[in-house]
Amino acid sequence: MSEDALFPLELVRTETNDAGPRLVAPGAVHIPGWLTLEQQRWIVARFGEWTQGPVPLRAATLPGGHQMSVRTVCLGWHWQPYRYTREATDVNGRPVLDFPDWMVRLGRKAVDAAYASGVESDQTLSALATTYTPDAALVNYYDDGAAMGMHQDKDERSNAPVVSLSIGDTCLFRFGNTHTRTKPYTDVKLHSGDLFVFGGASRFAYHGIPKVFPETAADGCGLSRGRINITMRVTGLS
Ligand SMILES: O=C(O)CCC(=O)C(=O)O
Repeated sequence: MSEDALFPLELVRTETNDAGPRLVAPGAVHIPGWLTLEQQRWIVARFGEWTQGPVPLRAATLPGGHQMSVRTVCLGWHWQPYRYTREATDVNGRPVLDFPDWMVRLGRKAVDAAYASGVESDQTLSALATTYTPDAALVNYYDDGAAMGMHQDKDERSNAPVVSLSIGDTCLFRFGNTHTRTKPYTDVKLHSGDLFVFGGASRFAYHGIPKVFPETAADGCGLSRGRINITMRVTGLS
């Protein structure tokens, strides 16, 4: 099926499974089962292409010397700790792939699904759906032992929401507060096909992935092991 058919331009509310959208914190909405299995398989196939380069999947090394266990390939802008560049100067110096149009459409649908669902009352957030234009995606791959520490997404010069999609193995997603890496936080299980959007009062909340549960991927999602996570962001850079 073509990308236009899979991810049409109109902001048609995507059917969600019986769990429905849930407000985890002000501005932070979890929608279980938002992507269909067909959409998941299609995205997994694109992931296979993105990892062919020009920039390969890589585990970033943090300034203290710690190498992340999650491996990442980027679209639009390359993220390296802690900045965005057009070329992957910490990997092989090659330019990153363009941010695809279909992903802009998908990002708008995600913002619409999250904020027009009625669980979040902030009208300024639901109004974003038509204008939301992400220009960077971090596409993370988690194998069985991979995890991500509590952090804020704050290398962007924009407070536009972050749209997060999960495919493959289930993980524990820890969604915290904007002040500390520690409690209070909410633990949410993200399954294959889930959408999580965080903006507004939660845009700069600490969050992380303490654990991935091996061999829990949904049948038919296109990924036999591991977990793919895509976070779309608006960098505010030009
Ligand atoms: O894997 C996830 O669900 C979260 C990823 C994340 O926090 C990030 O890329 O900054």
